[in-house]
Amino acid sequence: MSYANIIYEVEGFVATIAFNRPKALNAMNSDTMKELHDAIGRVRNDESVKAAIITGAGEKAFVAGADIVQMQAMAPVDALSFMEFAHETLRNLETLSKPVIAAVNGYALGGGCEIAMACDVRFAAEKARFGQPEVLLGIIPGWGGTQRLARLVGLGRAKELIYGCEQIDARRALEIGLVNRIYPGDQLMAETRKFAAQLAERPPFAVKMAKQAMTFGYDLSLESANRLEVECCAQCFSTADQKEGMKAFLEKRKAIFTGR
Ligand code: DAK
Repeated sequence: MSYANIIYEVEGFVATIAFNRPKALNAMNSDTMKELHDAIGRVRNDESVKAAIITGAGEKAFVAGADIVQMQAMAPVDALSFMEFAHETLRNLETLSKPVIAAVNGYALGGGCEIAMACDVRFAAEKARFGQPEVLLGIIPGWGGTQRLARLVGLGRAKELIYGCEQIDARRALEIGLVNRIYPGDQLMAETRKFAAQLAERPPFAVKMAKQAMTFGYDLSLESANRLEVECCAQCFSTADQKEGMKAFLEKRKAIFTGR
């Protein structure tokens, strides 16, 4: 698939997906969602890619929400299929076997905040702004915001943001746990790439198992989730990287992982 609204690049072992409709502040229409869906598949299927970054092109926005121009005239049946496809796409992102970092360079509103929340970690530029303003448009978050926001920052804060519709800045987002780190805008991509490159050096099966245990375990009972952890951890012992990691430790040298 060729892309009109995103830029897909691979450098080293890291793929970067950049939303690229800067004139509309990277608002997500259905075509862009299809491209994101496809790009996530490319990250999954490209064995040379070990980690991914999602960001926004242009100076101002990560993604300023779902495209209001497109949404405004939607019939319920169209809204339903747009939402269902978006949910599938973001779940693919969330459950991808490789780590994904959102580099939030500006506005992450509505659907933009929801995309960032489906990533594993979020790094933000100092000027980034977050919010779920859907209620002001007469709707509610429709791409997982009512669920993922509460899981990330707690139910009370999620309600405050979703009913209140106020934007918060990067510092407040850091305070409440919505983002992991903040950088000056001109350092955001370099720092995100540095972190992604570090993750790409980790033994990939261990990263995959850690992600599976956390992503799929989160909504289980503690007992079931711990069981899942046991299974995931035990499987790591089938890899050459586990043998090498432990051998290297005992030999007091840096491990050389092969991804097997
Ligand atoms: N959609 C379409 N165009 C948008 C847009 C958006 N979300 N956000 C900005 N733009 C466009 C503006 O219309 C403007 O276009 P022109 O007038 O130049 O043609 C251009 O981007 C520049 O925006 P501004 O002139 O407004 O720029 P400012 O710096 O003054 O303001 C802003 C920046 C981010 C504060 C402002 O643009 C803004 O408030 N944007 C809208 C934020 C927002 O409400 N986002 C939508 C959240 S709702 C569902 C599916 C999805 C969802 C829910 C349900 N189902 C299918 C049911 C998700 C919904 C949302 O994401």
